[in-house]
Amino acid sequence: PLEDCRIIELPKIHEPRGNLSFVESNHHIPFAIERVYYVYDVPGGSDRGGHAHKGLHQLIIAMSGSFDITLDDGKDKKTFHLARSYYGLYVCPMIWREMDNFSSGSVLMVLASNKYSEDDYYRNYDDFMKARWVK
Ligand code: T46
Repeated sequence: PLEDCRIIELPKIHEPRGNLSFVESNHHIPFAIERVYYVYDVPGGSDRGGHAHKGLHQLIIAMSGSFDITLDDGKDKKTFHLARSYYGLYVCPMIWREMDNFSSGSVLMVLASNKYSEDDYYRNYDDFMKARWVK
């Protein structure tokens, strides 16, 4: 459910020569990392997302720039603004998401609990709603 999705503050080693942050599987995040991917060169005004994952756990980080992510469990919606690389948004399975307001040069990185599988996606909102609420 939406309440399980939250901003996780990552460790930040602050030094005069710069900052360093890190993420460890099953320590800072509640899953093991199996895949890393990133979205970049997003044209101004573009939207991404528009799907839910059946079983995937994710941590979404703004590695550079900023964007908004709206999460929707079929009942409630919540929008998060990501702008700092020491914060990650944990997204549990069965949450519809939309991403927009990408700043120019922004990089969205995802740490994910599984390899890519198109079978793990709901790309149709009605199918997602049926699976989510009609048992
Ligand atoms: C998500 C948000 C935050 C692959 O071939 N391998 C991959 O690992 C991924 C992630 C995607 N793809 C292919 C599948 C599509 O043909 O790349 C194309 C675009 O993927 P998608 O429509 O899922 O892209 P976004 O930016 O809408 O969503 C992505 C992630 O897919 C998704 O898991 O939660 O970022």
